Amino acid sequence: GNSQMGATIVDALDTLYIMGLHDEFREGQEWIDKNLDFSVNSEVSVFEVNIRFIGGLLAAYYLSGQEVFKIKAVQLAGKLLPAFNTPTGIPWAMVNLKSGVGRNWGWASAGSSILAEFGTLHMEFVHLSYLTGDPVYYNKVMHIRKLLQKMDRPNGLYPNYLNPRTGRWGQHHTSVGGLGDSFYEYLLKAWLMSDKMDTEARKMYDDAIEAIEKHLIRKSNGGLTFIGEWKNGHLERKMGHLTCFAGGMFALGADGSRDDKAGHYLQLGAEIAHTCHESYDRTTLKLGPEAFKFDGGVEAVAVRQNEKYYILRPEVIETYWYMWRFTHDPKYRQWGWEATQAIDKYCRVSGGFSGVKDVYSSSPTYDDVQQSFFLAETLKYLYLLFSNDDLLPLDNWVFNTEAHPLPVLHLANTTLSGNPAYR
Ligand code: DMJ
Repeated sequence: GNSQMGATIVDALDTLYIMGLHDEFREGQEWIDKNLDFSVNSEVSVFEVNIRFIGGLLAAYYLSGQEVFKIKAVQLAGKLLPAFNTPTGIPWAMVNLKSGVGRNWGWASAGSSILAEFGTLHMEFVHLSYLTGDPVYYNKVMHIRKLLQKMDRPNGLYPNYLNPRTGRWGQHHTSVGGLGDSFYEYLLKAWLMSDKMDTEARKMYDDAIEAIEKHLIRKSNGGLTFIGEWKNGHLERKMGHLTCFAGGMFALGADGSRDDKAGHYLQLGAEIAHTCHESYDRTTLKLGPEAFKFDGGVEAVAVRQNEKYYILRPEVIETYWYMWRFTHDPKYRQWGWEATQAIDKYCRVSGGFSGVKDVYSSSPTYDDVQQSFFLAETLKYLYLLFSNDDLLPLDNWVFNTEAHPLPVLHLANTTLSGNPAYR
């Protein structure tokens, strides 16, 4: 949005806490206490506010126990609820925080909402119901899930677009990168976060991944495993930097997979990690492009000028970290260190860090933006990659899509707002 909402402060809080930077954390807390105000006449993305602000505030609350974070998270969530007032209950992409009026992006197919946006609310909303005892948040996201479950899926794949007025799919595009990515991630993580009680989510994840493997995952001529994009029955042999998170997701989902295919999914995670490392290694700066192709003799290299930028994204490092946790193969630390050095050399500027416009150029220009996910995700995953496994063990914590850790809910003896799934 266009308001002064301090996204970087909120997004970076838990990273400060995890790194033991407690003075800076307290400064952030003070700013939030005094200045973070949601009664602004501003239109915001429901998804971005949820993953960065609500996720960030909830993680800061769980780590520090400071009530102010919980209070602000709940206040903000209340401001997002009007976005769900659509004929189907599938939320609008954007909502005005003051008026509650929602709408969708003009560019989205046939007035649709986006799968990766309305499908990436579950973790935070379950925690909001857990913390407040108010089922409203839980009911909103379960309604989305039930609706999706009922729908036909072309070739078993979830299209990226769904119209919130008609409840029909838009264009039949499927992606594990932009527009689709974190929907799949949240199915798996809903199951993990429920202490593996939410078997419905696990089943949806397994079904989705099976279809993705069948239709979207291929090996290039040079032997690199990649995940393409499905467009109206045709496979585009292009992979986004965003898609690289899937290596970590496959590894995280290996345990508990259908037909005991744990070894297979860990291997798939390793292959995606390798491919994404190649996309870094084949550049001049040793930083990965936004998208890369496997077509016409090209392997893991960006072709178009507008796909050659690196905006401090975390996904490749995220996958290195998960692979490190599950295998302890030292190559993942080595690859993480290569990326660290490249970021320090080519992205560091006097006021912080900046994205670069062309990773194949030896004299790159800056985009002059430090995305808030650089502090929330990229640096946190790097820090965790070089820390011991007992810092945020994966048996107790599940990371939201913006790398904000939320605790596993061990609810065997309690209830989540009276919802049978959690009894
Ligand atoms: C982050 O905001 C989240 O990881 C999101 O799910 C996708 N992209 C950015 C970082 O690249």
